Amino acid sequence: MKLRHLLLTLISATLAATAQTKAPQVFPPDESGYETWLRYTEQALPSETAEQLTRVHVGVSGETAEAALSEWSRAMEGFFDREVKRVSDPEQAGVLFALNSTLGEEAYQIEVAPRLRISGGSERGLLYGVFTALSSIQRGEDRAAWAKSSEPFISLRMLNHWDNLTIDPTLGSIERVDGSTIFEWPDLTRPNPRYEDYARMLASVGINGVALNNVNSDPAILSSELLAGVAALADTLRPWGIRVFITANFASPVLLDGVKTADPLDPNVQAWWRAKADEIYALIPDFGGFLVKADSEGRPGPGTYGRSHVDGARVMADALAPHGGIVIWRAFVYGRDISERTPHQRAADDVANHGSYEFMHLAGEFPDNVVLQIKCSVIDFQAWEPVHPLFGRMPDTRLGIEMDLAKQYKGYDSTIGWEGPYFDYILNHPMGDGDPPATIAEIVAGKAPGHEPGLIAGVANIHDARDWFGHMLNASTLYTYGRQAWNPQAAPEAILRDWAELTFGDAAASGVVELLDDSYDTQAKYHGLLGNHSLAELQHHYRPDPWEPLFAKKTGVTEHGIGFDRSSETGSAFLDLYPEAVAELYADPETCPTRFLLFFHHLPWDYEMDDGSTLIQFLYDQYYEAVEEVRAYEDQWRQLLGKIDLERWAHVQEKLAAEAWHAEQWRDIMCRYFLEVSGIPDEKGRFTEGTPESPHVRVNTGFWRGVQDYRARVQRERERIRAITDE
Ligand code: BDP
Repeated sequence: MKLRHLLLTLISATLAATAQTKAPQVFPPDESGYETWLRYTEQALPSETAEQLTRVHVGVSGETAEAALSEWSRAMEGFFDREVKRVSDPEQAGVLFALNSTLGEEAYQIEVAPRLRISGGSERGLLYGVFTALSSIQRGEDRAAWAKSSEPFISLRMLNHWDNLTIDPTLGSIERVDGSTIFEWPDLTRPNPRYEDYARMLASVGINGVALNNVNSDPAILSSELLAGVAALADTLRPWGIRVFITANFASPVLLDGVKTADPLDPNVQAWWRAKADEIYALIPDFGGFLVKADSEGRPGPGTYGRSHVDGARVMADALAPHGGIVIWRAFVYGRDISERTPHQRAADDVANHGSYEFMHLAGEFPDNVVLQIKCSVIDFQAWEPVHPLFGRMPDTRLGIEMDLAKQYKGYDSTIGWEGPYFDYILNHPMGDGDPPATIAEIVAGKAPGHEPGLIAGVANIHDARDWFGHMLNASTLYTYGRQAWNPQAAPEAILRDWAELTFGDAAASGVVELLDDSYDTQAKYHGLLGNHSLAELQHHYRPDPWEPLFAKKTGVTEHGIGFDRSSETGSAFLDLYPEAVAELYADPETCPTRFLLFFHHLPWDYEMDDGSTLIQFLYDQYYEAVEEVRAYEDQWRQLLGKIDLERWAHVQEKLAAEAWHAEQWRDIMCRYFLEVSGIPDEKGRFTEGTPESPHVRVNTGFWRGVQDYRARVQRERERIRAITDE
């Protein structure tokens, strides 16, 4: 029996038993989680106010203003069980939707007296104002507090889906996500109400661009057949202020149309991209552009033809420029020979240096409609990994930042690690020139000297679970990401509080916030290794596999200690890539934040930590603490029984139990490994060499399917490219 059903049965039985002695507990009505934070539940406002709020004058015409009105109507029905009346005379209205040309394009202003007036710099601004006002009402703010004005800090705020386009019996897989896509790739033109709900959810947190498919791009996305589907989806998303982007496989001219080469300097290749761009814009006039992973992890790219990243980006950028589109070129490139540019071989050997040395010398050379998208962290998306120094090394270049919402390496949707504090660290990290130095958010927003506006992108954690995320608490990560992209300086905890109130209501909100607010640190205690590679198993990135030969190399484990020396004197000189003040902070183990200690330093097992314990004991303790903390989640959640509907309560309880098993696996495997290599026993005697691996071996395979699907395709592609170009 599935655990959830077991739980529900047990709870019902307990309730039935108690009902005989006292009044049964009344639970709120069950919910599936589908409505996420847009639940619009009944509000106790005076009926006069409710009546006013349902008389709306829309002084703007357009499909986005209509979308705003439809959202308002949906909410009024939920709040007050009343239908909205659209009035033509503004004097008769209780609510005015208006434009205000003094505001920035996406900005809004909400005034509360004499009537509620929501104005936008454009229809999109109005839409964002409407969502903000609805959130205020739903959270029970006093009317005076509804008055707000705001505009986004970063102009392009995206989600990147890693959809494989595979056509399964059900729906396609997604790389690094444990679930299937919500997009019906075989026929995207088929109406599906979920698409609009997806758009509403994104628009409500200000997301205004989506890249629909995997960066390991299937060239089929550029086929006329699939483009027709993409156009249909773009039509659904457009009213909600969302532009569509797709990823482009660099070898598309070869793979789709049998062009003999994909060399970006070849006139046939240039003509192919121009024709493709023309075809796309005829279907999707506001198409955003291409997101490109090239010369990375075996993907084709300009390097295949001896050309540079700039040449590669330019061939697409030139084709898109007449239509106003952009190329988003990913900087996640490693494993190529960079030794000519590094100070010494040690630097060339450290993968942390690769992305930077691959691109730094190209600063200022990319065409104006190219944005270089850099992962937020240096190696990949691991827990509390230091920020990528390339953000400070690309003057005169539009930059974008890629964050991970899907939590690969961090338990995917089986853990609650809420990433708000990590995103806050990254976005507000000083990295530029000047006094005070520009932050990463300012650099990508184009608000730092030498940078035009770039973008922020989150790798999406959405899939076909009824609640969209497979773990209802992980909706908090998308919500927080959207709000931080809008305002990187907003306090993450305040955003979390809003989300909790909207999602679970007032009675449960504090408990939910308490559960989540430190959860990223808890997660880092078992998934992270003080900033160093935590090395989840190489293929599925889920369980640890420290005996894998690369582990020791990547983490610097020896019998004497652990960590990676990234100093300039004796190590890989990675630290030199940071601005001086940042490098100084991280360079000294005494000032380096503990959470990054082993990323920057190789230290002996008996190194004395701040709390007086030895390094090895500190690690053991962390794993044990993490398990205790995760186990405590279940107790904390139990306190909320009765404050949340049973359906959602049981879903979360089941997930929390699974996380406890997961944390135990990490603890048992990692502690055993560290004991083996260091020979130093746990001074608290909690385990010994003979301790067996965790009995709870649970490897979830959904996300592994996403990787297998794309790898099989890549293999087929390679063979085709070879066959065509060798002909
Ligand atoms: C790695 C992922 C891999 C992605 C790659 C990327 O494990 O599945 O394709 O990043 O971002 O972290 O391109």
